[in-house]
Amino acid sequence: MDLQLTEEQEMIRKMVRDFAQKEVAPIAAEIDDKGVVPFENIKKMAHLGLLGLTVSEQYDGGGADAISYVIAIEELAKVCASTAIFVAVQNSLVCAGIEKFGTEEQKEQYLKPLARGEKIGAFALTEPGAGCDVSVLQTAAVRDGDVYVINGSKRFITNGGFADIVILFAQTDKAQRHRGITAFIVEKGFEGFAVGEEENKMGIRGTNTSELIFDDVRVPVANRLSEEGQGFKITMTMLDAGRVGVAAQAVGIAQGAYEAALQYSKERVQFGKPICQFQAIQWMLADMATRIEAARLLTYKAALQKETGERFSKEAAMAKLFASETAVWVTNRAVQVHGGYGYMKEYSVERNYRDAKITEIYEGTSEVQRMVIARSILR
Ligand code: COS
Repeated sequence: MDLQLTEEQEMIRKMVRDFAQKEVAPIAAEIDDKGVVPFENIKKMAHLGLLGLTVSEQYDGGGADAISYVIAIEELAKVCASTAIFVAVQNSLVCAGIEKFGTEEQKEQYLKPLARGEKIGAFALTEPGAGCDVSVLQTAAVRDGDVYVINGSKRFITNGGFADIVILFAQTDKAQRHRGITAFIVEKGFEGFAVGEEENKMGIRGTNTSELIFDDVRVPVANRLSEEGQGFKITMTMLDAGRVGVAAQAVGIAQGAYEAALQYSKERVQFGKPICQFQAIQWMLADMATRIEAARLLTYKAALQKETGERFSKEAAMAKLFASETAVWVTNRAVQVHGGYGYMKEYSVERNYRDAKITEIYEGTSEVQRMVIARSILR
């Protein structure tokens, strides 16, 4: 594994870090408080090419490799986990799905504006009764000539409230369970498509997480992504990539919290000296730094495996599992290093602690990641 970053990867790090530090960090608390990533920042990210970073240049994307992508998500998450997941969903769950499985017409019509950041996408898989077990989706798509008529609802959909384009998973043959799932591209304007309740969440409060309702929505057959029955494989493939993005988000959250704790420990004086001079604090900082480095390396390894074109489910699951548990562990310690101040909203570690938790849950819980890893090593 080559650990030397290329010039291009370093350039992307610098570009995203500059943007994150100048445009996101100063308003990260406000994003959390108001519950929205400002439109101005979305526009700036589109301008920088971040919303189609991994899409090939042929489809108006940045053509960046998987390591550059991981670096970009980490840099954003270091200052704002909500901004990071906004970019991650657009790239790895939406754009990559259309690029990998879409027709040329679908790429022209949907991928290009998504990659340019003119349209926002969402990935609508989860339902009230289908979380870890995707095979029991209830949303149904029934073919009627040149269209499918779709009925059902989706829950916990990131960016769902304002997405222009949704990749939707529905059953075209319920009896076939996972082999009966089909993917569709649905536009916000299609009749019968409505946004339901927005969720009130513990963390990543700047992200919109909404219910989506489909009431006799007529979706042209031309908007079917790949063949009938391929939806489960598509969703699993996209989630493998998505999990690398969540791992990167977790590394970023942990890194941000660690840097804040390190700085605070040098400034905070108790018992006549900065608290970083106490071994209790030093050991916490040492463990934080070590775990973050290990999580980052696993994340890079998963990204490199993705680049080979080989299946990378195990590597993605390991990276997400370890990085998300690291983020929760590190942010907890970062609050502890801050003592009472860490419990207060004025300190970023309070937000980091709340934001970290979701990385152990979305795009497959830690328990699902362990299932994927165990199946892979027992095969
Ligand atoms: N890539 C390609 N194909 C995959 C795959 C992957 N990563 N994972 C599974 N498959 C294929 C299998 O090869 C199998 O193929 P066949 O039908 O040809 O035999 C099929 O898909 C079913 O696989 P499996 O039996 O492993 O499916 P399970 O229903 O047991 O599900 C888990 C496995 C639990 C790992 C899967 O359902 C999962 O990841 N669930 C979590 C979903 C999730 O992340 N939800 C969050 C939504 S987004 S916030």
